[in-house]
Amino acid sequence: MRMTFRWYGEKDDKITLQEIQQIPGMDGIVGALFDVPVGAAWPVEPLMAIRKQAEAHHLVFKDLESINVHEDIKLGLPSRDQYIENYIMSLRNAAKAGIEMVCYNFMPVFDWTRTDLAKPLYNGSTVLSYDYHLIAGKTPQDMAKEIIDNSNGFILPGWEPERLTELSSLFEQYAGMDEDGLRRNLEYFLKAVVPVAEECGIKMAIHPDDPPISVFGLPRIVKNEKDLDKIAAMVDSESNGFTICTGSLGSNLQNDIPHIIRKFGKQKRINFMHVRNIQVHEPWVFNEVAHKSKYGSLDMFEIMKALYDIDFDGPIRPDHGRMIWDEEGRPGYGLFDRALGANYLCGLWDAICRICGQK
Ligand code: DNO
Ligand code: MN
Repeated sequence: MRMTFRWYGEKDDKITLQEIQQIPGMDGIVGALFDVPVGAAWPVEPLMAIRKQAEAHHLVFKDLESINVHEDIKLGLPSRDQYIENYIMSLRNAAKAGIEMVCYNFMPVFDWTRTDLAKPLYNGSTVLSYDYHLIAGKTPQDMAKEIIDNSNGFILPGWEPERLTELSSLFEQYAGMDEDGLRRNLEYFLKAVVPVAEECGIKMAIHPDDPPISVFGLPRIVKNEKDLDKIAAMVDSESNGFTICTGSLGSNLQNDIPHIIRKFGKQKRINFMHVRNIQVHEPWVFNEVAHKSKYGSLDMFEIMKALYDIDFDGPIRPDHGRMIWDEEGRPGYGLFDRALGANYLCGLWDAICRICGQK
């Protein structure tokens, strides 16, 4: 497997490539272009530039997270064809820059959603958390205001103030769309982009909905094993695969993550792993925790063992971490706890390899 670390780039991330390089076991970075508007084609040159920077620090750059999908594609509007053409161009350009995996999501309107970006834990660390009680009865506008007020100047993707002005009209456009409708739009998108991804050696990896449940009445279609089955069946190709994000899928305890890994691993559909732990208090009330199994609801040994059993050789990254040791910055994406998380995952992996036979 390829251990990676998400990096927001020289301009937007205060964590440096040198710091990332110093994390034991780190092979590469997961990057993105943040200046290109959603829907526009990604050019080759800036991707090449990131690759050069990474390689100068002995890190590989083969993984993108995320090339976001324009809302018109999710809505199935006539304008989607142009946006799909642009997406295809992005894939071709990414391949030219050496990219092998592209993560994306298909959540309407919002990317991942949390109700608190800095919930204090007993030991003084802070974490991202979600509590459906705090959302019930609120409009997305109310919620956005609360999140913005409590977020230290950082904003969840999709919750940017300029986007919030479009919210009402976006919600109107989604009115009447159910899961099947959204699924048809995903299928249309995949039928167009997957053959190109395959041709240029890119594995697509759809990220689960986070949390995996309808939020504000919007349809969600990447929530559980059944949803993954339906997506896998849309286009029969290894390039049509998944990001298995343990913290997203795992917030529904009905989702058996090791089983999901084994099942879709056999089908060669696991193209990216996000491994993090969460503590589920009751359905749809959870907070993130340190990666180690004993702090949360997920069994990290079983997850890593399942990856070993499927001969996983793709990219994996620690996902969100806590804020510890007075670190400030982007919630979930500090240096310290993600580095500890990566190290813990590497330790589990080494032990599994030693016990079960080196792969
Ligand atoms: C949450 C994060 C997300 C993810 C995007 C993928 O678990 O991993 O920000 O990157 O939803 O498109
Ligand atoms: Mn994730």
